[in-house]
Amino acid sequence: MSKLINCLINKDFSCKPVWFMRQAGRYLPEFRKIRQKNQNFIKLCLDKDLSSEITLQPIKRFNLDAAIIFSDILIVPFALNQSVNFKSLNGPRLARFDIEKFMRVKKADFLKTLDPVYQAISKTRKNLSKEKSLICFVGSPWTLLTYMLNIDKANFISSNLDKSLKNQDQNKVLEKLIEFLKAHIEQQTKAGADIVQIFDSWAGLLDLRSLHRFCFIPNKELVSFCREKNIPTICFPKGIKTNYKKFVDFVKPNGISIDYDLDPEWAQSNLGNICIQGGMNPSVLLENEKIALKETERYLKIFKDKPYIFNLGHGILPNTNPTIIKKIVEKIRAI
Ligand code: 1CP
Repeated sequence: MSKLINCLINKDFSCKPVWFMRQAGRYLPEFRKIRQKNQNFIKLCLDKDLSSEITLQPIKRFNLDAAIIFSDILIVPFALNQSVNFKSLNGPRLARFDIEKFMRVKKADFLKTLDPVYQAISKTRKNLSKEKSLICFVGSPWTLLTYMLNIDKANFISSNLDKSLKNQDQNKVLEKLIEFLKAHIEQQTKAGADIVQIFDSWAGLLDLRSLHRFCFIPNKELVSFCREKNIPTICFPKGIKTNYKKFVDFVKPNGISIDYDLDPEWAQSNLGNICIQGGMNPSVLLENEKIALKETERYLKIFKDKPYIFNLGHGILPNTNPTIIKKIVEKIRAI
């Protein structure tokens, strides 16, 4: 059994497994080298050999307990016939959302487009030892929608959502996304992934009423599906502050990834005996080593009597020095 599963499912708190969001990415020179030669990011995600190689890069460098398959949440809108462009400095840009085009995509074609992801997963699994997990992931429907509808995140107001997508179309789109995400999760686990992480990176934009409809309900549908299929889940509803408690009670995932805005002491006392993951601010890794290791110790101490997976409160920043990751892993191993 992998160390993550032992913590997540058996709630064993004697060992603290560790991995990092965006552990395969731009802070690694070996990633940048491949990326430079592969300008088309979507094509790179759909290259099974390169995707598997990139997935294993941080495992080779650091003694991490899990690999996360190198892909992107936006591969799903791409496979739903919406073109995606990563060239812009302001984050990824998608072609204008066309609901008819979206509704026309059949599940078999969607899964066929994504087949290289499944092949990359099986190839990676063969090169990973048994005690290491292979995490697959999806973006939650809401976070995908923010990109699909090109929502202006800096000026978003929940009540204006109807301007981006007519109210009667919202349910249609949500339902199709949920159905196709279930299929994508199932195929990834059939190929050899043993945990799924559901990223709701933009949940924090929603007011309480919209949060229930666009974040809680879709996350719960995905988690319940996974539970039926015995697939362990970790949810990351970033930015929802103390609504994390409502989320955990309603959605009931196996693990909950907390962001750096949430007080870890509050999480420790209010989220029950669920396995907690992450929390530390990724910008701490840009400070000197002493500060980063002190903060690592603080998180380990707060969660010492809980099932806790060490990670950050969001992804590793591109200007992070890889050496600090190594030092943090060493610190965790030494406890
Ligand atoms: O230009 C480059 O080199 C691409 C940078 C990059 C990378 C390395 C992007 C573009 N995506 C990824 C990989 C990726 N994305 C992984 C791989 C595995 C790993 O973690 O190592 C994962 C899990 C994601 C997930 C993802 N993509 C999320 C959810 C997590 C999060 O960071 O909030 C989101 C929102 C995206 C969209 C995305 N992909 C890439 C960018 C620049 C963005 C936008 C992020 C934003 O708007 O802040």
